[in-house]
Amino acid sequence: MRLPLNLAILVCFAVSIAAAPVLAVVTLDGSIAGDDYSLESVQTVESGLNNTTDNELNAAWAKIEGNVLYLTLTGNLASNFNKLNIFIDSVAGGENTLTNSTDFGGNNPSTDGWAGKHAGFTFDRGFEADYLLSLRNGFIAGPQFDVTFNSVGNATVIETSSDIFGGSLAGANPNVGASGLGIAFDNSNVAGVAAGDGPANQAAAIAVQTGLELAIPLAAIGSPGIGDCIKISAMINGTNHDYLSNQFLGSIDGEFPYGQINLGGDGEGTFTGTVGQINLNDNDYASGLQYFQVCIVPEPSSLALVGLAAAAFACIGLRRRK
Ligand SMILES: [Ca+2]
Ligand SMILES: [Ca+2]
Ligand SMILES: [Ca+2]
Repeated sequence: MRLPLNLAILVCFAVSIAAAPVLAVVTLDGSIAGDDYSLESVQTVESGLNNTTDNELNAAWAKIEGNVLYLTLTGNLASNFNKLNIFIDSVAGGENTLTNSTDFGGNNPSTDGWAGKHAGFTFDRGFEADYLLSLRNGFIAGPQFDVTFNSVGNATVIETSSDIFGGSLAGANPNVGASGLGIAFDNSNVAGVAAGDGPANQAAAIAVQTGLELAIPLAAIGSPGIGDCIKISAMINGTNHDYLSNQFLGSIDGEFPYGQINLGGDGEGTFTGTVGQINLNDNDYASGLQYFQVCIVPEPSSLALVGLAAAAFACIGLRRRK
């Protein structure tokens, strides 16, 4: 059966439009549900600081859309101001070995003492941190969730934002600080990786949907562009930045030969007062890469427009063959 030409053109346009990808808009709610994220990293070790809903990083999910990096780390964070520290390597330069604050001979801002506790801390080769997002929740006058956004390798303090959910440990705030960060936290997970020092149940880790969800404008992290890859190293540290758990993303891939379940200050689970002795290149306690990367590619929206334009030309071509 041959369709009348006008009808054929109409069908051509309709099929082209139907075939165009539909963009899922991220909902900032502390959950990956319905957001069409890509899985970037999965936890491989059970949590050393897990008591049902204390501290665990199950998986990292991300996508970049509209010049915003959307990043969700599923899991839990204890409500005792333990730190979820997310180091970002998004531009050239930065620090592979972290230095102290400028007050003590280093290059970093003195915000909440993190730099002094990290002086000497070394990332895997190839990771040179430019920014640090430090997130925590707990009770002072009441429940609150705080975030500090630091530059790394220069003394600029970007911003500290307290009680971003207005008297709550969890919630969503689409516009935190002058950088316009979107932050949402849902601490309701009770599944995922178990407590212990063995291999994690990775299927259980992938199945967790809730945790910390971030919307980071690329302009806030040095404006990386198409073709650039943003490296991210996330880890849970103690309240004073001085005792590292075993929960990293990219995760620690391997055994813990010292029989400990957390890295502590020396990689062997000992409290030393700082984490400056930690070297993530040391395969005794940090095998694998403790970072993952998200690369910036042309957006589906622009590809879809190109596709639609091509389809429109094809449809018009049909008409011209009349
Ligand atoms: Ca979401
Ligand atoms: Ca860098
Ligand atoms: Ca490593």
